[in-house]
Amino acid sequence: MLVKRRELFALFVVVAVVLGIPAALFAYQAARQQRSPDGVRVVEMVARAPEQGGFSPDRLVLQAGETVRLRISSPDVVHGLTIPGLGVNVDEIYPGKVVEIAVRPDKPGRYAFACTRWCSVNHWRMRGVIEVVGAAAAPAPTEPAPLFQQLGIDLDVMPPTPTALPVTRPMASAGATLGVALPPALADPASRRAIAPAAFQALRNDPANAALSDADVWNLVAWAWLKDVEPATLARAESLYSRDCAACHGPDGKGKGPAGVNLPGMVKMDPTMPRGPLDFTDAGVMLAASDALLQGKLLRGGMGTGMPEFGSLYSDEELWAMIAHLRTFLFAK
Ligand code: HEC
Ligand SMILES: [Cu+2]
Repeated sequence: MLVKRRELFALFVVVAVVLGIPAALFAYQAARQQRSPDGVRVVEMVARAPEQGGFSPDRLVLQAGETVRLRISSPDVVHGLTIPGLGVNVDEIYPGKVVEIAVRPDKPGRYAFACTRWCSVNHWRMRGVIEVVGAAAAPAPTEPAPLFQQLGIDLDVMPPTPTALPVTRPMASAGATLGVALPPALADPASRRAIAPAAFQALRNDPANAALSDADVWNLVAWAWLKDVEPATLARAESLYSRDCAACHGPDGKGKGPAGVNLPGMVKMDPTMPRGPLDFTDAGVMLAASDALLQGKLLRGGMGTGMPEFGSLYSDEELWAMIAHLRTFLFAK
């Protein structure tokens, strides 16, 4: 009799576990998929430092045209949230407070999101994606391949170090006042992006510029590389730089930011390669690189080296503006 009871009890435990776990999971899912009284779907999102899991969930599936209320909270430190494709920017998610925002994505697609505060040394890993599904009204227009791909640039080939380097800091405003017409390939931004500022040499060799000093020709180069970007756009890039890059590359662009040391993957790199984030004031490297090459680096990131990719967070205009901003570490405006 006693044995029988024990068996019954064991059976009861097994049944409870078998039924209980799915029930608990279902309740958990339901809680996550709650709806507010007005019928709007509510998604609870927790932002934790990446070592503790980052965003959860870090992948969301929404219906196109559906309004969803995101309730974001943080159990640890201050985080931020940007969803560039949906125009969402939350500067601060304070621990213990809930930030509520509503999103209503219209177009199907993948929308990356990211934390915007240096919440930990691994902050730059704190990203996620929102997938918006639904019948697309019209077939999505196929985007042209990024310029660096159209040009067939191999991102892993280091361009040769230029032979001529400026002695003083080239100044775009001084270049603008020289009244020298740029060759068409440099005047037009689209073709200029395929050329490296080491093109100084070609300008120097041009008999038309014989009367110019070397410093003048460098000023002309600085102007050619900065003339296409509006001051407001450049200012936007500057603020993105302090938000997204300065911690590794340093506020002064010299590659000595606190988060740039001991990045994972750096040690495994070729020992002859520089180990840290790029120094944007290094003329030998920066003058050898075309804007298109830098675009490729920003779109791809540094693979195992810790340099994140920014293609999913920046618009095209922001990418080119960021590249112009990187030029200002070497060229004065
Ligand atoms: C987590 C640290 C980190 C952050 C954040 C970061 N970088 Fe980097 N970056 C690196 C490292 C490390 C390298 C060197 C690795 C390499 O060359 O691939 C690098 C290299 C680069 C290079 C040159 C790549 C090459 O090989 O020539 C460019 C350009 C660059 N970063 C731009 C940026 C910009 C712009 C931002 C911000 C939008 C940024 N980085 C944010 C770490 C970082
Ligand atoms: Cu963060």
